[in-house]
Amino acid sequence: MTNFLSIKNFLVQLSILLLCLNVSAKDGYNLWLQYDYIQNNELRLAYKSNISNILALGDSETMQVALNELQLGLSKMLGTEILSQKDLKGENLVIFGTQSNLDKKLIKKLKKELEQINNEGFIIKQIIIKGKKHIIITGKTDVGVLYGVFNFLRIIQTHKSIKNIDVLDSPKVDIRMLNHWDNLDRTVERGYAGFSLWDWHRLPDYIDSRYVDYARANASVGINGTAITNVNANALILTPQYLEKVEALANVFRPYGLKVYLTARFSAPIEIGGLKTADPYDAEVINWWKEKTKEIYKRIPDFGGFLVKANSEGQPGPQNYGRNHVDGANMLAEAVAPFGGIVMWRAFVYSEHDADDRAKQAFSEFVPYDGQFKDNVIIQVKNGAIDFQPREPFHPMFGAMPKTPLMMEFQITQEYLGFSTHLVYLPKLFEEVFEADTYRAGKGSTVAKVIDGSLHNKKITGVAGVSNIGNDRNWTGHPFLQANWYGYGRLAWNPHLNSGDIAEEWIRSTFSNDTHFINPIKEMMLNSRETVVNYMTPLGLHHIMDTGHHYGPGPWVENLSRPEWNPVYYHKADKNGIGFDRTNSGSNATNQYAPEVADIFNNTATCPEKDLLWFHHLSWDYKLKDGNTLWDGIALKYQQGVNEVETMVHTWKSLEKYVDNQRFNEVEMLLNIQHKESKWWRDACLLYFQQFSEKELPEGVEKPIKTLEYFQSLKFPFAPGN
Ligand code: BDP
Repeated sequence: MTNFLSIKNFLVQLSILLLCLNVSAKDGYNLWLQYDYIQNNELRLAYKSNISNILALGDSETMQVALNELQLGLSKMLGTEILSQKDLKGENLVIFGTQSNLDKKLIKKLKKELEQINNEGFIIKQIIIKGKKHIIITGKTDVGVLYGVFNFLRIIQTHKSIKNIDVLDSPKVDIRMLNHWDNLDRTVERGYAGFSLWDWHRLPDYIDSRYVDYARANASVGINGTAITNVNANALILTPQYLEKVEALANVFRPYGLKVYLTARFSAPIEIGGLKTADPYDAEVINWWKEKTKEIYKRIPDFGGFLVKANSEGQPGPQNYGRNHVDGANMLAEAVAPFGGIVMWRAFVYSEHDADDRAKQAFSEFVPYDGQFKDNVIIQVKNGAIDFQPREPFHPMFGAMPKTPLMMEFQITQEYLGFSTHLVYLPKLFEEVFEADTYRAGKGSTVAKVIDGSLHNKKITGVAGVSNIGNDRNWTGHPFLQANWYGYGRLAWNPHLNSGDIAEEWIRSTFSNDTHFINPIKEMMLNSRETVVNYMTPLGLHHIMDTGHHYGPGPWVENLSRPEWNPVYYHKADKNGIGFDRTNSGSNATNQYAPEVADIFNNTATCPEKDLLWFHHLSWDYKLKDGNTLWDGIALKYQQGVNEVETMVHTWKSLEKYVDNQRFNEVEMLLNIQHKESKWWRDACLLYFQQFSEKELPEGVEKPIKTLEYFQSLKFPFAPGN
């Protein structure tokens, strides 16, 4: 027996040692949950002096998950096995469990804190029980405690002190979800990291361990919902054959607080229900959705609800029957209401039959419906009025519907920002949108306050991000794009967080706590968003990428059936100048903003230059603030973008010794592609626009080696994600 125990002990020690030595290759699979061994002795000992063993209060599945995570994380980081014990023996325990599992004295001690957190919030605090020091992690619900556990691990991962630890946090947004544009054949619309994670063919009986790791990663950043199917929906997902598979996924996700949502194809009653119509006023249709919903909830009692793209880009919807968005959304809302479900109805609508500026159409259509939607409907609005561009001014709908909950839709997958090949740190973009001031209730009415519900006291709040995840080994195709999943989750939790702080957390948890690495990498990440804007769409240009697949530049495209699908519609370059006049002398899209904002955008003197050509058509000789002409300014921005990518390449090369081989090489190759493609963007766009400006490239801008015809001849029939 003794022998057996000592062998077992030896093996445990050995495995911890191996983990500590990082013998396993770093292929990125572990994301930001690396839990690297803390090499710094002083720091490690300081943690160890505050952490001996763990005590779990409660034994739900979620508590089991929390326990496993704490044991794994602490054992790896501290290099010693952290055991779970059954009672309060000893000191320096990490005790975790919900409020209902705490004894009365402790509840009394934490009364003030418990009053301050919401249902998903948590408290991490040093407490004294019977003269002994411990750390308590608690909250009102299991999942709140799990979030607390992940937060505690992050504190250690990022080498912050836990002396007298006292942390209290709650999410500021209710629904924090990923939208997967995953098809049932496992292709992913606008997906650049392999195929869909969901192995529909082998579900429900085969549970890929990735499903668990996916849920874990989401829980670690507070993401609590996932719409697992494409908004361009397939009704088959609502058939029993597929619902059984969805149920299996929901069962895996549940302990991690991750609810499943499905996209609802509006014509499903016809396609899989055998009805003649999908008219939301038809009694049989109404009943079909009610019965379907009942069937779903029977399998998945905590099903989140439906996400709907209707009457948008050819998808069916209530307008096919002469009804409107309110009719459609409310009909589905009534079906899910008895079960506590919600309907997320997308506002991404524009029509080829509407001659008005595409940027105005969603606002024009939806804002008049303010106050008419049922309480469990939330309108999902893209961050900008066109479509997930490298930069867009905030969507004018934010703040304009005080009686209707609006949720933010960001795109984490980089459909318009270089796919999964270009290193672009998106939380910088998300932050810019959240910080924008709508002025809808006076100065300081930021988009963040619209989204967290505080501006107009909203009952439901939400943020959605179109996922960048696929079955690539490292999940996101590019090791650095994991930061966009991470950062998205952190900002969905709290839209007021700082993107720089988030970047630093991520770097520390994913790569290294060495400031020689952190500082340059953080700077590189924070600049990367502006860099991509510079080499793709500077000064407010937008939607000039090649058509269909959206890979690379295509400002010349003008032959598509729908005018608003052509890049020429957006840049309007001609001999007189470039840009879309959306001021009161043009399409008057500015009028959809609060007067204070409209004034800023209408006037070239106050319009931020980053948005200039979004709102103004200006002559090539227009003088920019730095004294350059518009033509020179555009050309210099493209060049600047290329130069900045070059700097990224050098920065990365100089940091080789801080990174494992695999991730170093992958990032190096990807940055080289980004560099090449940034030049492609610069040369193709400048050669094309030069036909109109008829001006020389200014000094400092490299002369293109290839011709415009060459760039125009490039075809990518198999570009991914299309
Ligand atoms: C566009 C994408 C298209 C999506 C659409 C949407 O190109 O694939 O279906 O957005 O959001 O950007 O519905």
